[in-house]
Amino acid sequence: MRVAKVIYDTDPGIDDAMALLFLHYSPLVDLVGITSVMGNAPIEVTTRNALYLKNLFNIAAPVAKGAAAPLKGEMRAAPAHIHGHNGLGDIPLPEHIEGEVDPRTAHRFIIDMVRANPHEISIVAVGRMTNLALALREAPDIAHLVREVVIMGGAFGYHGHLGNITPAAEANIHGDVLAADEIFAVNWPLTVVGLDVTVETVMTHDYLQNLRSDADFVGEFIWDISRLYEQFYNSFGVEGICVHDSSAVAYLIAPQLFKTRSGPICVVQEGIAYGETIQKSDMRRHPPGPWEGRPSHRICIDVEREAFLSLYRETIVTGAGKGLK
Ligand SMILES: [Ca+2]
Repeated sequence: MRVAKVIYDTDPGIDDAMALLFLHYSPLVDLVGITSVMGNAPIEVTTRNALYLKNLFNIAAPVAKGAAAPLKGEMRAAPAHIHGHNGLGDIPLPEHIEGEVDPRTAHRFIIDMVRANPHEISIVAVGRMTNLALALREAPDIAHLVREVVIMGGAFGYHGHLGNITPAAEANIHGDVLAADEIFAVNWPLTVVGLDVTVETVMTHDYLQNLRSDADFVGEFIWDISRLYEQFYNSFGVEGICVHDSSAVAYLIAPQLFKTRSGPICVVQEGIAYGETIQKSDMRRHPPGPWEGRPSHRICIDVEREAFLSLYRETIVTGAGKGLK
């Protein structure tokens, strides 16, 4: 498999930070940009965190600041009980973060990079889809110029998973239903990695502890930021942490670990199922409905958990061991 040039669209965020390290240390990834979006914390905080992570781990890719508000709906209060008040599990952060963000907005950065590297850029988007939707509105041509788009978001009922922010909706989709629906309406090479697989993969307390002992400062960092996050999952009976954003990275670098289903996708934009993602399988015929005329996209419906967890561990331990800061 050849090395992918990746733009990482993110709202760090604890699992966002863990997925960033997965990208950074993967030999199959050339990280060429980090774009921030509001979500797990307000935009100023997620952007600051992206810059902090870039500095701490010596990541060469520039950071571009993205959307402060969704295209539809209100910016909800940040989930401090999950990601902490500072978005990184309330670990102490420096008062001032060195370095500047890219002068361009995130969606402009995405447009420029995709146009400058036709058919070479893969986008991994693990926050609200706002930056992607803005990029497509301004430059529909990028749909045909990207190599691949992998998003973490949605839930389709596999393994009984339908929602986390509400019983019917996943947070990244619910946080900007219009942006999500717009990116599903576009014919581009999109794969959706939703709760169907991300909740099925759990890093246990022991897994994290082993990472802490075996992956040097990187393992220590992951341990520190995930303390609050683990407590949150423990509070409803999960023994460990669900692996959301890193699942999208895993699909990018090891798609053979996933089983998928194809079909057009719509997002429910009103009522009690607000934010629900519904796919019509390409294998099924139904009377005409909202899916008509929409392009087919892949959703992930199963994952080889153990192989994925081994891949994450191996990537982080090897990267940290090489002193690849
Ligand atoms: Ca995220």
